[in-house]
Amino acid sequence: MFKSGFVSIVGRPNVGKSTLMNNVVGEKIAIMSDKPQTTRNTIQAVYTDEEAQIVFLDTPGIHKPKNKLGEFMVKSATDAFKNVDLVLFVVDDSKKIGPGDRKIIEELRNVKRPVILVLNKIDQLQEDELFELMEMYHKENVFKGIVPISALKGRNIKELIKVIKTYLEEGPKYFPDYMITDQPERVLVAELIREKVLHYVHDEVPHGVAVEIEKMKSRKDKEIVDISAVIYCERESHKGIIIGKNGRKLKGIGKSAREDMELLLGSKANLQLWVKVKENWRNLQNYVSNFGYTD
Ligand code: GDP
Ligand code: K
Ligand code: MG
Repeated sequence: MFKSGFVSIVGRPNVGKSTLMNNVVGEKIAIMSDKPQTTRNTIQAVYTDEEAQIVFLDTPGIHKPKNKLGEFMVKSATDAFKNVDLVLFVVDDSKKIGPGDRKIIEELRNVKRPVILVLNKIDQLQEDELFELMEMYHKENVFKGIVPISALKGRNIKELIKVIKTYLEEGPKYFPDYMITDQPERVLVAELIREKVLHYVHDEVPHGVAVEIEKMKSRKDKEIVDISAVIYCERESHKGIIIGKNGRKLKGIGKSAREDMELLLGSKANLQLWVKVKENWRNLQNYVSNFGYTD
């Protein structure tokens, strides 16, 4: 009997949801960073083996919206509780249940689907600390199971898959075996660039950044993809920060984005990057839609 189903991954920003999803499918389909609100869209990752197909929905972290982009992010996160077979609630190694997690737990009490608690970042925990945390979450009486993992180190992921499978019912293969995401390559490439901006640039600059792929084309004669992309930011001063002294930052962003793209695309990439200013784009519904953040 072949099983299949949809699983949404929810949790506070930065607990490791995207890292978990990438680890499960073995490729970088969701960008990661140490900054909250890195993920803006709900991303589907598809895991397939001989017994089952699991479609994961990685959601933007749940938080209070501050602008149009924020509203969209919160909406797609709360929608994630509906129409799925199972919910994975990811938490990190924090020793106490903070207000962010508390809010989600209270919401999860009303969810009709089974909820599994995924306790991530156990590579940063001692064994006794781990048991204490499992005890703490167990007392909440919300979770059908608790699975400790390290998404970063790839620890206990197989066990998590096994647990998920026990909650799935007989079902079809929705996607072909080779398909690991529903995100088009263009979107993945743009997200890789945005990820590098998040790594290289700090403070308030990165949250005002969007990336648009203007051109992406394989050459006929060679295994090279020509890509040109624009990094949009909100202020002239931000533009300077992203470019850096003598263009050093932008060069670094471009180099590491290109390396990841070559892995993703399986061919050489020739990447051209520009930085442009588009003031206040996060509050203009128009631009938010243009950059792909729509329902
Ligand atoms: P998201 O906001 O929930 O999607 O979180 P990300 O996947 O972007 O991860 C946030 C940060 O936590 C990144 O710096 C990750 O490298 C880090 N991280 C994720 N999983 C683990 C883990 O298992 N162990 C440790 N030590 N760090 C992790
Ligand atoms: K993050
Ligand atoms: Mg994420």
